[in-house]
Amino acid sequence: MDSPNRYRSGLTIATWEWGKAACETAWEILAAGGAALDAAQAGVMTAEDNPEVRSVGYGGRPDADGEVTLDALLIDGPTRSMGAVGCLARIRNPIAVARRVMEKTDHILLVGDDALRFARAEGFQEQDLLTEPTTKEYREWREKQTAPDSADSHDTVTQLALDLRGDLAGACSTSGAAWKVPGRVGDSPIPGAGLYVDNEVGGAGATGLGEIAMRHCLTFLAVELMRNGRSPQQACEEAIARAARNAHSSEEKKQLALIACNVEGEWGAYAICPGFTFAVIKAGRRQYRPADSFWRNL
Ligand code: SD4
Repeated sequence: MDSPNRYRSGLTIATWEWGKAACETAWEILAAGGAALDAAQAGVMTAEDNPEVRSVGYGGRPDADGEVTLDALLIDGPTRSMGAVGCLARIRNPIAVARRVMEKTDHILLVGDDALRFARAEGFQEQDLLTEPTTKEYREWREKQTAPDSADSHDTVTQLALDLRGDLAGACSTSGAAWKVPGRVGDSPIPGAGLYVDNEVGGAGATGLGEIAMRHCLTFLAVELMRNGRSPQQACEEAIARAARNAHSSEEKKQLALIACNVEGEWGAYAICPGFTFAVIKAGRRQYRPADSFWRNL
C-alpha cells in the first residue's frame, strides 16, 4: 500500500565523505524539479570522476592483475526499472553505462568484456582508469602482498534520492575491493544486495565488504523491514545486526554499512564497525555525520 504521507520536499542521502559532493549535485537537480533517477546518477558520477576517491571510477584501485574493474547499479522507483554493469574495465562512468543497459536493453546486468563491448557501441570512450597514486599503491602491494587496510580498501558511493513528486531512485558505483581476484563482482550491481528501491516503501544502499551484503540480501532485507513498519534507522540497525551476528569467519568485524530512507522522508544509517560517515540533504538542510555502529570499540 502506498503511503498517504509521501514526502515531496526533496531528500538525498549518500555514503562517505564524497557523499557530500554527491548530495550537493543531486540536490541541485532535485530542487529544480528534476527526477530522482537523474539526481542519483549525477550524484554518483561526481565520485566516479574524482580521482581522489580511490574506490570508485577513475582513480579506483585495481584488481590483483592491475586492472581497474567497476560495478554499478541504478534503480528507478516509479518505473521499477534497473540497469547494472559488473566487472567493467576502461570506462570512467559505469553508472552511465548502467543507465543505458536499463534504457536500451531488456536486461538488467551486463558484465566483463561484453559490458565493455556494449559501452563502446553506445559511444562511451575508453580510457586508462589507473592514476599515479593507484599505480604506486598497486606496485607496493605486489611487492609486499599484504592485504590492504579494510577500512579504506573498498568504499562504494551509494546514493538515494526522493524527488519533489515523491518518487524514489538509487544508484551505486564502485571499483570494489582493492586487489580483488580478477572477475570478482561485489554486491554493488546486485539488486537487493548493494542497493534496493521500492517506490511504495523506501530504499536502502550498502557500502563495505560486499560479500556480507550479498550473503544476507541486506538492502532488500532493510526495505522489507521498512515495509513491515520499521523506521529507516530501525531497519538499518536490524539488518546490520543480523549480518554482524551471522558473520562468516573471514568476515568477522569487517566493515559493512547501510543507508536508507522511506517515502515519508525519514532516513537512517548504521554500520557494523565505527568509522562510517554519510551525507544527507533534506529540504535544503545539510548534514554530514558519523553513523552509530554495532561494534562500538574495535
Ligand atoms: C564491494 N561493496 O565490491 C562493494 C564495494 C565496497 O565499500 O567494497 N564498498 O564489495
